[in-house]
Order: sequence, then structure tokens, then C-alpha cells
Amino acid sequence: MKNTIAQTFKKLFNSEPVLAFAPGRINLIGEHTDYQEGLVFPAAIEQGIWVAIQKNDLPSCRLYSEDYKEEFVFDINSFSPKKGHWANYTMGVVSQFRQAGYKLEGFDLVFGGNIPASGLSSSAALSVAIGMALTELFKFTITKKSIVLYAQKAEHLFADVKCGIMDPYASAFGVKNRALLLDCRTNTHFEVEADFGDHSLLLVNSKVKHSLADSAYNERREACEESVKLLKTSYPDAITLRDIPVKDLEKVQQILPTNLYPKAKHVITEIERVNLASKALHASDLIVFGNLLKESHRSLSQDFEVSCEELDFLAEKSWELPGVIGSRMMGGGFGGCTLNLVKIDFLEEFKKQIKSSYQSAFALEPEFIEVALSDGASIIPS
Ligand code: GAF
Repeated sequence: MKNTIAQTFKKLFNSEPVLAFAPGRINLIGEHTDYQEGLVFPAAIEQGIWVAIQKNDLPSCRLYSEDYKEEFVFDINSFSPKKGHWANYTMGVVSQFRQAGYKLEGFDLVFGGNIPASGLSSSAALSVAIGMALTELFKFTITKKSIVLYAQKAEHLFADVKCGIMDPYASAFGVKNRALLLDCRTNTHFEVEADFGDHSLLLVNSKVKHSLADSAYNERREACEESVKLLKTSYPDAITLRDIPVKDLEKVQQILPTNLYPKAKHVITEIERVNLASKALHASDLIVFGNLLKESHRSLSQDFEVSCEELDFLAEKSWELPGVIGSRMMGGGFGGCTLNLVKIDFLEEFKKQIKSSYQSAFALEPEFIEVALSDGASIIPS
């Protein structure tokens, strides 16, 4: 893929580009906790997005998407988001650089990737790769952490999704064979060696992406913010749900209305699960780790209500199968993949059984993706 992107660039723009790469991510556990300043436990994967870029001495930016086989041009001094368009991520990041005072000139850019399913953060990978590429091209002094924050803000302002920091952070800071225990209050992480012994991390792509995903995401975030406001009467210092102790759930239930309590409960208990799961993985206690994945799924499905029939089916079916230590929906929800920890000897049987039962239930063929935890974003030496 890297070579294809570089060749397309040379063919279209007849110059030698700077190349950057940023990976997609998985998340072991900790969903919908990042925007409440909680803990998450993601990792970068091998697959990602490559960006080729060079200055063009023009006042405009000429973009080409290798995946869509489409071009898009915008004026570097005057641009605005175009609903649902792939160019929003580039314009969003450019706008963040400009707002931070960096002087950009026109450039040409080609991008494409090999991220195999939805829910693996291709948009964050793209934004991080663009941030890395711009920094290298214009020789700016910008930290990876700033690029992560620009990528997040670009998604808020140009794609209308009020996401947390997890996806760009994992894409930027991933480390081979390690998961990142990321504290989304301090935006700092610990690396935890991810040794799954004779088990493999397998994603099952449900092949569905329900259309309400983005609006429901923002609604969930608002519900959490509303809960914090109400909880402030008893917890005046609380800034986010991160500040509510898990032992206080009964008290929380008395304060919050019935539509908000389950959502708050999910976030508060999920943060605790991340804490326990990271310790379990560190101690190589895969049974405890796997049970926490299952609890996480239940909570996301029943309390936070971001699962869907297909994801529930895949997770629940997996729990019944021998050789499966844990299974849960992964990411924002309403489609995408489940994350499964499956004994290597049982992988083929697992795929056979899941494929046939999912096909009979939904007339869809699931896709199986084995993932390896990998390094984060980088500039590719020419
Ligand atoms: C999406 C968001 F982009 C993340 O910030 C995170 O909230 C995740 O959903 C759910 O954990 O990937």
C-alpha cells in the first residue's frame, strides 16, 4: 500500500513526496469512558493509512483519495467542511494548525489505507497521518500529543462527532506487543505488555454500520454531561463521571432519573473494569481479563445501549463456545467489530461456528481479522 500511495503521488503530481503512516486501533476494554476523562486500554494495529505530501507553490491544496479514486481541491485561505466528505479530515487538521499559528502553504496530498473494517478508527489514523506529514513537510516543531489533540478537534469541528481522545492517541503512541493504559484526564499512558499466551486476538466484523451511530454517540456524551450536572449537588467537585466512586452507585441511582442512571453506571463501572483488566493482563490472568470483557459488553448493551442485534448475537454466541476467554463489542457501537480472545487451537472451529450461525441469523458473512499490536504513527524514511 505504501508503494501504491507514493507511485500515485508521483504520477499525479510529478514530484517526490514526504510519506507518513498512522495505524488504526483496537480497544481491549474501556468504551465511552474517554470523553468522561476515564481510563481506556487501546493498542495500535498493523494496518493503517499512508499519506504522501509535497508543497505545490499554489494557494490551493489538491487532494486525492486512493480508496475513493476521487480528487478534491480547496483554497488554503478559505475552506469549510462539506457534510460527510472524506476531505473534511484534511481540512479539519489544516484548520487546527492554522488556528495554532502555523503558517501553511498549498500542498498536494494522496492518501489510502488497508484498515480492514469499520470501527478501527480509520478517520483518526488519517488525521494523525496528515498531522505528522504536515509537521514533517513544513518542518514545524509540534509534539505528537499536539497532533493528537488537533486530530480530535478536527473530528469535532469538521465531522460533527464529539469523540474522545482515545483513537488518535492510540494511533500516535502505539507500541508493538503492548496495550496503552491511557488516562484521559492527564492524557498520559502506561504501556502494558499484552501477552495472550496460547490465545489470539480475533476481530469479527459484523459488516453492519447502523446509520444512527454518529448522532447516538453525541447523545450519549450529552447524557453523561447531564448526569454530572445533576450529581454536582452531592459531588460539588465532580468535573466528569470519572470523579464518582464506583462504591457510590446506590447513591447515584437515588440522584439520577431512570433514563440517565444506567448510562452513568456504565461509565463509572467501565472505568473500574479497565483498571482491573489492565492489572489482570499484567498478571497474565486471562480468565479474569476475559470475564471483564464480557461484563463490559453487557454494560454497553444493556446500560449504555450502544450495541445492536448483530453485535449482541456475535458476543453472546462466542461466550457459548469452548476456547473463548472473552468477547465484546468494540468501539463506539451500532456496528463494526467484536473483539474476541480465542484459544489458537480452537480458532478454525470458532470461525466455522460463528460464520454459520451468523449467516443463518442475519444473511451476512462475517469477516475474521487476527490483529497484532503494533507501533504508532511515523514518518517513513525516503
Ligand atoms: C469512538 C470515539 F472516537 C472514541 O473517542 C471512543 O469514545 C469510542 O468511540 C468509544 O469508546 O471510537
